[in-house]
Amino acid sequence: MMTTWTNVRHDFPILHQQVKGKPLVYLDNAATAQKPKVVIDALSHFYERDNANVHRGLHTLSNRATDAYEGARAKVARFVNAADSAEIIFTRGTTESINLVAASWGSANLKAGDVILLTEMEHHSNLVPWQLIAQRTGAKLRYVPVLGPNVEGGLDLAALDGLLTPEVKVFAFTHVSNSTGTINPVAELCAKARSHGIVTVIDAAQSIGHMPVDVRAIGCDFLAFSGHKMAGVTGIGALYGRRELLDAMPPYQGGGGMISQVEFFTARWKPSPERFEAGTPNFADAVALGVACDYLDGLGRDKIAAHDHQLAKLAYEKLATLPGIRLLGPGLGQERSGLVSFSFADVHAHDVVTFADEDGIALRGGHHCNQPLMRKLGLTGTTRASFYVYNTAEEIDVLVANLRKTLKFFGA
Ligand code: C6P
Repeated sequence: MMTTWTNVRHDFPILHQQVKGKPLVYLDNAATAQKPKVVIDALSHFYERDNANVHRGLHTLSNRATDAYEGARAKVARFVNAADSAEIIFTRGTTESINLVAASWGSANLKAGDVILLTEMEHHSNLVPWQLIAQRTGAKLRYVPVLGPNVEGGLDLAALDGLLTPEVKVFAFTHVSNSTGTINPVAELCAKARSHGIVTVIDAAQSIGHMPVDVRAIGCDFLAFSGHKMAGVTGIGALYGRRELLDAMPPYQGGGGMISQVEFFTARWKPSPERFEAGTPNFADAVALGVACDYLDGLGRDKIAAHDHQLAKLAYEKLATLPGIRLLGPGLGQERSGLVSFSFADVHAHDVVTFADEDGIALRGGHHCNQPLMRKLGLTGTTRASFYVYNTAEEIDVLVANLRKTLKFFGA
């Protein structure tokens, strides 16, 4: 299915409404993206026609549901270019995927004295799970610093070689920062880690729906993402893991569907992916995720990346003209993902967001689950505008006009 950029807004029913008497300008896509009608319809179609539990029944509906669920797994595998569908584990999203790796791979492979390498720009989802496993195993956390008072320099890559010491067993980092818009050189980071025998985990929450993501070209061991940020529905996401690593990992949770045999005192597990999908899986949302993959491929992920970048660049240029603004992340001329994060010395981010809502504009204000980074930057939070396929240059003008009004109101 091909959708052109001129009619793409028609694909998203939610956009066609007024908020507080103004046309909705939805610029909170990094928190969750809106869903095209084909995805919404796929979900109701599944419930209206095919719904039955998967992998359990011998009847027609169960077989149909199982085929749809495993078909969705194959689509997600193709979407990230995994070598094999068994390398895709369905989870609730990025957070659960990272918790799975930290708990399962971590409990089997980490011991006191080992080091878990993270970066200073990690979301709490790629930080707290590692803190938990560090506490359980005695491993230590280490961080790659960010560069510049506004993280305009990205990660300190010059420091990386010195940080990759023999104690480092795993390096977990984000592909795209949800607070700064930085795009990290993931293939380069993985190559460096691999040359030291270090396992890599990528948080792809903010990249998966916005640019091509090819796990084999990147060369990562694990990659975590959420469906709801890539035109899919909430409650579903995935973990990609290299088969060899997955098959050597213990289960994350126990229950139905993940066992090959159970005795009163022992049990044996199935291989991946079933080993990591205990209980009734979220098959209906997985089917809708497969349709979201098709939808984004129909638009073209290169085109989506270019579109997002152009909007973010335009927004950055226009926002930079506002008095007293502090913009985070890459400067003009540098690569940037489809979001812009900023603060004003004299107006709190929550006020900025509340005033924007009066004009029908949805923004996010706060620490964006990046408290350690915000603290390092001397901020309590920022205001963030994040873009997706349906956003337009005109919407950026509406945003900038609204921000001017807010600054005037506060006398800033
Ligand atoms: N960031 C934001 O507004 P979940 O909640 O599991 O779908 O995704 C967690 C997550 C992990 N990593 C990064 C880089 C993220 O941006 C997010 C979610 C949202 O920025 C909600 S805090």
